[in-house]
Order: sequence, then structure tokens, then C-alpha cells
Amino acid sequence: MTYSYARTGVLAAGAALALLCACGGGPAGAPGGGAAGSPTRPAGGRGDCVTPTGDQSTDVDGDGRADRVSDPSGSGRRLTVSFGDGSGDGHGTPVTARELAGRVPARHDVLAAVADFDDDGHVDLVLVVTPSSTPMDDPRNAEVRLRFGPVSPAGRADREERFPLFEASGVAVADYDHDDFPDLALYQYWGEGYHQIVALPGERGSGLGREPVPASRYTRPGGEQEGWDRLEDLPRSGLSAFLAPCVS
Ligand SMILES: [Ca+2]
Ligand SMILES: [Ca+2]
Ligand SMILES: [Ca+2]
Repeated sequence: MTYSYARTGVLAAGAALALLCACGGGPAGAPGGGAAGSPTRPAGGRGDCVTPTGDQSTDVDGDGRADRVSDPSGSGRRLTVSFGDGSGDGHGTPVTARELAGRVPARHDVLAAVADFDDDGHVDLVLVVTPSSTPMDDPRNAEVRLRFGPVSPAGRADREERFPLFEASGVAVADYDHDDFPDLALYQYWGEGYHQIVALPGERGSGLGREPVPASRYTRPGGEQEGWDRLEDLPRSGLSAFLAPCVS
């Protein structure tokens, strides 16, 4: 079955087709990881790396200490950042995406992802805030809040840009077009009970493209959407496309 994208009418065109390798080819299955709970040292480049448990070690607040980004949900819903404090296992109490977002009504959904989307050397925080549900079937309007790093433990950043989007119930980091810029994958409501995975391409300067591109343009020959997507179809190995395994 083929679906059209006529609903938005604004989807970016011309994206090069590329096959997403969900299995990565990156450093998954890092050898030599330390024992659970032991501190890890960033390896290579800016110092970002992936722990054996799949967490991201990076310096979110720019204080020179590695912080740990964890998202056991794989969809941005349970993302936390444990900021390095030099004590114990080297990390403080995990700060949730909602806490990083700041003043957000309790019934609003908050999703988050972390990556250096604008390639300036500082990891950025993207929050997707969706108002509480309505009885209407229409897609709800959400707001993307892109905070350019460094981002403080209180979620503050010197620069934030906001733009609207249809509601999303999952976010993840991927590199759909293999340009070494992290892209943001969103599991977006398409109306009438259907969802589709779309991408906001990472861009130097702006951080993220503003027009969602169906992920099928990168992942399927011909780029056609075949059926509707499930939340578990969100890319789970996005970080491994960018980061090396952590070493003790
Ligand atoms: Ca830090
Ligand atoms: Ca950045
Ligand atoms: Ca990319």
C-alpha cells in the first residue's frame, strides 16, 4: 500500500536516497567496558562515546567532566542526564527531560534527545513538548525546543530556537543521509490512528531542518512509504553511527 504525503504539502524534496543500516556498523558491543557502575572515559574526538549499556558519555554542560545520557525507552520519553560531579561513580542524580525542559505543564508530554546537531563541538538538547491530549482526532501541535549547547544541569542554554511540529510520541538520533551530521527521527502522528517516522535533518548553523522528511525516503528503495510505522521502528542504533565505545 502506498500513502501520499499530501497532508503536509511542505515536505522537503531532493533528499538523496540512502539505505539506513539499522545494524550500524559502528562500535556496538564495545569490548573492554568497565564493570557496571564504574566510571567511563570518553574516547576520541570531542570525547563522546557509548557505554557498554548503551548510554552516551558526553559533556553536556561543557564543564570538562563527562556526563551520562541514558534513554532506556529508546524513544526520548525516559531520557535522563547524569552530570559528572567527580564523586562516587562520578555522576550526580539523573535529571529528567521534563526537569531539563523547565516550566512545562504536568500533563504535557516531553521527549528529548541529545546530539551535536549543528556540529559546533557542543552537544545540543532537543525537546519536543506536546500539549495534553484532546478529544479530537486531529494531530496535536507540538513545539520543538532546540537548545544549543552547552546546556546546564538546569536545562539552560545561551541560545534556544522553537518551531512547531505535529505531535510526536517518540524521538531518536540517527544519520539517515550519512553526512555525519546527526539527524532527529520522530515518530509522528499522522491522523486517524496512524503514525509515520519522519526525520529532521541535522544542519550546520540551524541545528535541524524545519521541514520533516519521511524517513522512508532514506530507508526504502524508491522512497515510498509502505504501510505505517510502529514506535519500535524508530532507529535504536543512531548513536553508534557517530560514537566510539567508551573505554575504562
Ligand atoms: Ca559535564
Ligand atoms: Ca552543537
Ligand atoms: Ca545526517
